Amino acid sequence: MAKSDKKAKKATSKPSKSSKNEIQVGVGGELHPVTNNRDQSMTTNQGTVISDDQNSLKSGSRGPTLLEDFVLREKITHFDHERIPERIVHARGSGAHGYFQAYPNNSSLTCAGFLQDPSVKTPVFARFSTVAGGAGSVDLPRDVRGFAVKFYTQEGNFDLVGNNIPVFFIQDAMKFPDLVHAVKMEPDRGYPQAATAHDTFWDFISLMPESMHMILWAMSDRTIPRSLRMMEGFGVHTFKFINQRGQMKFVKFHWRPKQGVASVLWDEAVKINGADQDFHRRDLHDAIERGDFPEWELSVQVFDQKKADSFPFDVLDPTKLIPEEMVPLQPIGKMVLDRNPTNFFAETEQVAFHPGHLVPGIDFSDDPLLQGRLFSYLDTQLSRLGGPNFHQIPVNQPRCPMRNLQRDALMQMTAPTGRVSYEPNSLDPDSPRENPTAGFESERTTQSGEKLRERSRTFMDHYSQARLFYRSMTAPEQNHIVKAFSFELGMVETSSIRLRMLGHINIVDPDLGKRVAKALGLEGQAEKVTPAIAPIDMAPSPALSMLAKARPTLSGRKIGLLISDGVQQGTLDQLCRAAEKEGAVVELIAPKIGGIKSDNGQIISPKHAIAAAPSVFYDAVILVLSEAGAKALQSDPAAMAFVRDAHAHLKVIGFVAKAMPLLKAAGIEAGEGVVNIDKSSGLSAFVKQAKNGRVWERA
Ligand code: HDE
Repeated sequence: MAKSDKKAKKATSKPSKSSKNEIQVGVGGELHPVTNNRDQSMTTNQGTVISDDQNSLKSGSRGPTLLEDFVLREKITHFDHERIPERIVHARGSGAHGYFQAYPNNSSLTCAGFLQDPSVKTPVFARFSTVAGGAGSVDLPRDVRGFAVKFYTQEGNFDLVGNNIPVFFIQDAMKFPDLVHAVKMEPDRGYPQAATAHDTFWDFISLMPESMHMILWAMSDRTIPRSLRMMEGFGVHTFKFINQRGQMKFVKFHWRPKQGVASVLWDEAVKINGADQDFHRRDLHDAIERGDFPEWELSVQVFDQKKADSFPFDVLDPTKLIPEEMVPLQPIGKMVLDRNPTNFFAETEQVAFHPGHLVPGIDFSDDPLLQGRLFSYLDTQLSRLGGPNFHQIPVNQPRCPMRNLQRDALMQMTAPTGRVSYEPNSLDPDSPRENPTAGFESERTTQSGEKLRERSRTFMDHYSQARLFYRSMTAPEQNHIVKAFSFELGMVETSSIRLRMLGHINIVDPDLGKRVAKALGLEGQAEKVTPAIAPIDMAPSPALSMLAKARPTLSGRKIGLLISDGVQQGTLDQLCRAAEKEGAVVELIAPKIGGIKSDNGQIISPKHAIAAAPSVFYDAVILVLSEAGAKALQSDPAAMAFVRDAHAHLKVIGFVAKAMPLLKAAGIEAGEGVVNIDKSSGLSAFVKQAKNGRVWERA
């Protein structure tokens, strides 16, 4: 018996306390260092030091466990209650801390304190989420993404709880539970998880013409983002800014990523979900850990009532956007995310957003969807976080003084002092009082009208902006919309739902309708749908296209470098330097995780073995192989899939001449973004092409 095993056996029968800090307690032959220094001792939640965290209290070493074992019962009870109800929507999310900094000269727009002084950094917590799936679902389903930011301002918390799409499916809060029930897994069978491609979703959508604009966005590449860092964010509803003089302007909020907007292809999304279901969460975490802090610019579209009245749509209707060509974006500040949460549950899970968390200078509009949300978010925290004291959880606490006369309730964490908990009072002159000069005030508006349940006629054009969106896309983006509709409707089992949807798509754009019908093999079979209001042709808005406004960059992108034994060390170093100069991250991938030996005998440890690093993880790939390496990899299915997929996903592929046999074996020729980096200026050609993203000509 090894020396340590002997010790373990002895310790199991009777833990021996040595005079040193460290003692050894054995379980199953393993050794666990424990300390008898009171400062580091494990205790119960009541502070009693635990002597044995390995064994429950039994009557004899093989006897029954005793009920009096309060250490065991406390541990198990706490464990049993570790989960709290997950969010009914947006359950899967990833968060990060950071700061917001205003640009100068916002005072004519709003008196909101955090938007005034450019030298002030307002702390923020941002959470990005999918909508439909549960907390443990994959990161890349076709889905809208939540984009929620909590600003801890000196005037209280302001939550901008938006999405990565500027419009929404429905116009009235009354329909939200129906929408969510339709998209979630079907209640009888319990599937599909995190997917819109099923009957109940399309049944609902096909009966809700108001969802047509949003569904066009949902079928676009916006719903399969490359990274949470590469998404735009939108406040969706019309809000109000109010300045010091009490003047009101309507605003729409926009977040623009400094990293650029980018998406994956559907086939990549499917493969990424299988290979790394935490793809987005990992990407955000890793970027922040390596100091590549994601950044967004916050802009507003500002307009007054007169301008609003001139639009051919209603600004209170959340299924409509205002094209930037009609009202340009006005930048007001930037957000940088520079710190990962310390504890996922305490922060990302327990953070409680609410569109009703407002500060002076910002106000709501009468958008009926927003009005319904103002009830929902507070209500949902009561069941999720256990009661009305959720603002005392650290991630939710305001960072400015907070005091009032609310008392008690579940999970009260503070011990308010004094005799007085009511107002007015004469007993405590220091107790909190209202402040009519500095306090939050809603914009004074005149409200009058009949009490009724009715949808405004100004909300009834459901197709014009869906058409605007489709016609503003580039050809590859339109192709993807056709493919997405064909896939999703192809998954629908009920034929009448498919035909009804085709009827709607025909109104959006007859050419789109034809293409989808053709892809489904249902030409000429669409149901006839009559719109409540005939759509109009709006001027296309290139700003809606991701591709049209993409700027060449490799910053924050990932390059996968496939290497093998005998690879030239010099080439490798040169490549890494060139990529890093552009701000790209390089990951080395080798046939085996144990590493490879370069031409100068140096052992190089890869980040991944090829079997664990499909090319869908990367924005571009480079093959730096020796002759023998390229030959050996031809019989490795993972390596063949690596190059075939990179090619099929239109990625720029760099290669050294010796790697050509691997490309040949995969049926890939040089040219069209397949770049020989051994040639003179080959490397700069690779960088130039990779900066442009995908090679669309190859599609
Ligand atoms: Fe939400 N939504 N929502 N929503 N929503 C929630 O609140 C709700 C809507 C959005 O990272 C819930 O705390 C109703 C639009 C985000 O924690 C819940 C209606 C937009 C998040 C809720 C809407 C959003 C939520 C679930 C229609 C874009 C995640 C858990 C009237 C502008 C925030 C929670 C986070 C979360 C209700 C519509 C965005 C149930 C009733 C429109 C980003 O309260």
